[in-house]
Parts: sequence; structure tokens; C-alpha cells
Amino acid sequence: MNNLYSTNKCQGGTDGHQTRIPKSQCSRDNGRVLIPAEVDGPCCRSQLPNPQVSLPGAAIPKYVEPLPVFGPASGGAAPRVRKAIFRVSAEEFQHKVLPASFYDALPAPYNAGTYVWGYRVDSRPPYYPGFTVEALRRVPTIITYVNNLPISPVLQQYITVDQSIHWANPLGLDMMDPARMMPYAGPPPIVTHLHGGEVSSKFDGGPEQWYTPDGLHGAGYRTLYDAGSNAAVYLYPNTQEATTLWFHDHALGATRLNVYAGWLLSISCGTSTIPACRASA
Ligand SMILES: [Cu+2]
Repeated sequence: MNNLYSTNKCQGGTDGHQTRIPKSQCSRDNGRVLIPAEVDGPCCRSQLPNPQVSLPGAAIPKYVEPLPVFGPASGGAAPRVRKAIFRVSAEEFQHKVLPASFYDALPAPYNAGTYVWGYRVDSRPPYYPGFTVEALRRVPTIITYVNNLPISPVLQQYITVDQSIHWANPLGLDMMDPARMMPYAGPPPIVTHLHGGEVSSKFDGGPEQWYTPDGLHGAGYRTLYDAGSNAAVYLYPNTQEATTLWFHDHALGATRLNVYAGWLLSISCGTSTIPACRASA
């Protein structure tokens, strides 16, 4: 599996998990280039992202922007949340991850920033790499996570879901369905997991607890109370010792992709007299 994105050759065979297609069919599909022409041998459509060109490192100006960090070293640049109850909206937006001058030379819409999947907290602007949420030990935090991604997000065509592996499969496609041999193009499933948190399994954000923008649910979907079919409400008791944790997306078969796309945050728990839980969403 770790080779799926490092090679265009099919890693599977005739075991029903991946379908080999002739080289002649690899280069284009519905007008969209799938793999380079120099590919040697059979390939799997399901694992092929749209080709992208790596940025030459020397073209990126160095030491011109403050490094985004979560803690006090950010000088207040990283937004923080100190509320016990709030709403986190998972969205696709553009953020200037690289120096602002780099984007000035790009055509629209890319001059507005790199497309990322990140979080908005309540009505505040979305932020990447994320908000820092602070809480007190033994004071529960209740978060409503809302999947507000577009049904067809821009990033979905670049960070592709390989449907030939075991994954959330929101559309319920049969393993041998030809559509399952293509990168996923349906409503994106998400679910947020507090990594290392001592929480009820109901609110742990397990891989089968995903939900989509249009209200499809995984078999393990749970919520503290109904907040809409595209949302789940989780309660964190914050009873564990002081530490820094992080949240990340956990949708079955798409965790690595969703984290790569930008969804991550951190949380730390202290005593009853110091900020206990910090989360960067
Ligand atoms: Cu984790």
C-alpha cells in the first residue's frame, strides 16, 4: 500500500482487489491524463492521481514569513479557542502556505493560495494549520464537527482515494464495480479522532464513524445529540493528565489523504489551574 503513490505500476493482481488494465488504456481516460506515457507495464486506474509538477525548492523564497506554530512562540498569530462548547466546520479553502510573494505570480484562482482542507471554528475565518483549543482538566469540551466540504471538492482530483482498498465507500460500490477501479468522486467522508485522548468509544472518531456533506453515515456513526445529518457532536471529558494531543481525520481508508490535505489539530490537558487542553484544528 505504501507504494500506491510512488509508482504507476499495478501493485495488485487478480485477487479481486485491483484490476490490471492494458498499458494502452493507461494514458488517458475521458480526456483526463492519468499516468505518464513512459509507464512500463500494466497499471491500476484506481491509484492514479492527476499528474502534478513538483515545485523546485530553489524557487521558494526562504526566511521571509514567520513559521506557523501552535504555541506561544507564534506570538499570537495562531488562533486559539478557550470555549467549552463550540462548532468546528470542516471546509475546503485557500491558504497561503508558501510566502505570499510566491502566489502573486500565479494566475487566478491559484494566486489566492494553496487549496487545503481545514477547520473553521464558529464564525471565525478558517485557518491552516489550525486553531489551538485550550481547556481545563476535568472540564468537558463539547465540539460539533460539521462536514461542510463541497460534494466535489477541488482537492479530490489531486489527492485521490484509491477505492480498491478497504475504505469507507460511502456510495456502497461493489468491489468489482468498474467505478471502484477509478479514483473516488463522490461526497467526501470525514470523522475527527482525538489521538491519544481518553474518551468514550462513541466519541472516539473511529474509522467507521464517518459522515458525508450530504448525510451518508458509516456503520459506527454516533453523536451526543442530533446536530444535522452532516455533523457529529463529541464530548471530551478532559480527565487525563496534562499533555498535548492532536486531532486528525480518521475516515476509513482515507486518513492519510485527509491529514495530508490539511486536517489536523492538537490538544493538551493540564491541572485544574492551568490551561488543560490545547487543540489546533
Ligand atoms: Cu491518531
